[in-house]
Amino acid sequence: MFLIDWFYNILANLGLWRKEAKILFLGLDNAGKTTLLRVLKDERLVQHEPTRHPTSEDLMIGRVRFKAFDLGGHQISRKLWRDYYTQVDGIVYLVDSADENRFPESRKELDAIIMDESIQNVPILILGNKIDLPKAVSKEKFKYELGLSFAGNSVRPIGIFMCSVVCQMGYGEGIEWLSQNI
Ligand SMILES: Nc1nc2c(ncn2[C@@H]2O[C@H](COP(=O)(O)OP(=O)(O)O)[C@@H](O)[C@H]2O)c(=O)[nH]1
Ligand SMILES: [Mg+2]
Repeated sequence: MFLIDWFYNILANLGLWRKEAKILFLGLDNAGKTTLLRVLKDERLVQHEPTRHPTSEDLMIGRVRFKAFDLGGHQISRKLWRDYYTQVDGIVYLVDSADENRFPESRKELDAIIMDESIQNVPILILGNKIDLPKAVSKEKFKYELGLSFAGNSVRPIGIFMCSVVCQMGYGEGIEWLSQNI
């Protein structure tokens, strides 16, 4: 309960909920987007089946609209989120930091987002999720594998945070960073 209060205080203090904003959650399927949306919505963890098909999910909290899309091999869903993101204020890109096999695939999708000129100034929060798992890689390795070793030098805001949505660790700081950069 304490952590949740703390998290909401951060958001309230920084005024994210008072701003009108569109936040896009992107990442490969199984990265943890649905889980994060539910944590934000319900203030508690709900067990659920992983997303298995290209989908989009919507959530409004206050004046902030969150929308999540699964990336990776789904050309249809890519078209959907590209149509949406021309007016987006912030992007949250989730990665399963314990699934090294899919780092190249995730990096490819992330590169496409970073290189896209139509959203070139939109801040990107990158969350290396699932650090509670033993196979999770270090932040240094994560940055290297995702091609983010020099992300700090970029003009557009890129924030990189390691977290565990299930253990409610780390993503609060990430959201705080994002709300300061929107
Ligand atoms: N161990 C662990 N599992 C997580 C974490 N976040 C999400 N998961 C699990 O990863 C799976 C995929 O999560 P989901 O939110 O459906 O991913 P999505 O496809 O990106 O929407 C589910 O079984 C979640 O319970 C985390 O921080 N740690
Ligand atoms: Mg999902």
